[in-house]
Amino acid sequence: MSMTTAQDPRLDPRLEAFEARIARGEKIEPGDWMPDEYRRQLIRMISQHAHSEYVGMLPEGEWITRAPSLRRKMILMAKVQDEAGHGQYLYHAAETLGATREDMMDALLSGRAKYSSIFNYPSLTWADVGMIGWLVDGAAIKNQTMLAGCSYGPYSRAMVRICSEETFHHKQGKEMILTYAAGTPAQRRMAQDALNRWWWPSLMMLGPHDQDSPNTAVLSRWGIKLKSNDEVRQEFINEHVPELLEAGLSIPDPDLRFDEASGNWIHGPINWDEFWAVVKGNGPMNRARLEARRFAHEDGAWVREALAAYGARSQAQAAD
Ligand code: FAQ
Repeated sequence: MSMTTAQDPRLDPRLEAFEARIARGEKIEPGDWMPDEYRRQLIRMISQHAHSEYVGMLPEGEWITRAPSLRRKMILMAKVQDEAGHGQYLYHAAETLGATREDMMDALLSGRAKYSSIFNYPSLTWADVGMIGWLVDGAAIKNQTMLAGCSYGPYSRAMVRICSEETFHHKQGKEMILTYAAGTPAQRRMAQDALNRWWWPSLMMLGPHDQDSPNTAVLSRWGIKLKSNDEVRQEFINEHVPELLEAGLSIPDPDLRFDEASGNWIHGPINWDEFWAVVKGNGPMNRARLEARRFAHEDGAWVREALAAYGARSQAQAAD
């Protein structure tokens, strides 16, 4: 394709100033000029991220009524509420780029939008709640700590706040699994079974290998992604493998080995066919997750209507 047409973004003189700002480490703010592709990529990524938080309430939320103690129930309720709040911050961040809440919600509920593959796996036992906190929040934090340094101001600031809350999520999950791993034989079996089922999906949630990641090049160029998918995955593995082994659990990867030269834990092959099946809507829980979100959306219609009526009445009173 010719790159000398009028649409060629590289011919826009504002692009040089925009890229210079990013190179100086300045944040791009909502009213600032930005290339259309920068805006499009951010809306894509932030809305997918918001949907992930919103759907991500479901696997753990199912366990609130069955938590084994008041303490565990209170922690879990706080965590699930936090995920709802994260969805709100992120939908707002996407709105600063011109996306509307209605469009984003329609894209999610109609199945057009993506959200993280990880939330299409079932939470079968109570230990899954702990393993989600330790592994899924652990992987999310690795990725989001990187995004806290991204070039778009509202996304970067949302990430700072979300990461501090998710650090608590990570800690409570780890504490729970360490307790069960040192507990009765039945508790140890439950913790190991949860690790067996969540390990590989947690590696997958950090995205395809770099050579199969079409968005990384442009996201890196404009300071949105500061590390590649494989780099973040390696950081996650290096931190979590020693801790899981220390807890007496075994990692369900017969090829896993420590490489002295690089200081990295090297994992075996990831089942990318499974990953893409899940991303395309054919994972174990895709249909159930969307049905639950659609039900909640319809069930909550009266709240949106009441808020709109209240807003209209308040505006009318202020005008009087
Ligand atoms: N699932 O070119 P790339 C959480 C898609 S939050 C589904 O590498 P990119 C908190 C990707 O969209 C978890 N689709 O993409 C929590 C693209 O398709 P598109 C969510 C995926 O953007 C914890 C295509 O594959 N975090 O867990 C996935 O450069 C516990 C090619 O991929 C975020 O969203 C996937 N896993 O890198 C909540 C963080 N991976 O859009 C409750 C922000 C890739 O071109 C409980 N997002 N795809 O049609 C990101 O950092 C990036 O978007 C990546 C993917 C790293 C996820």
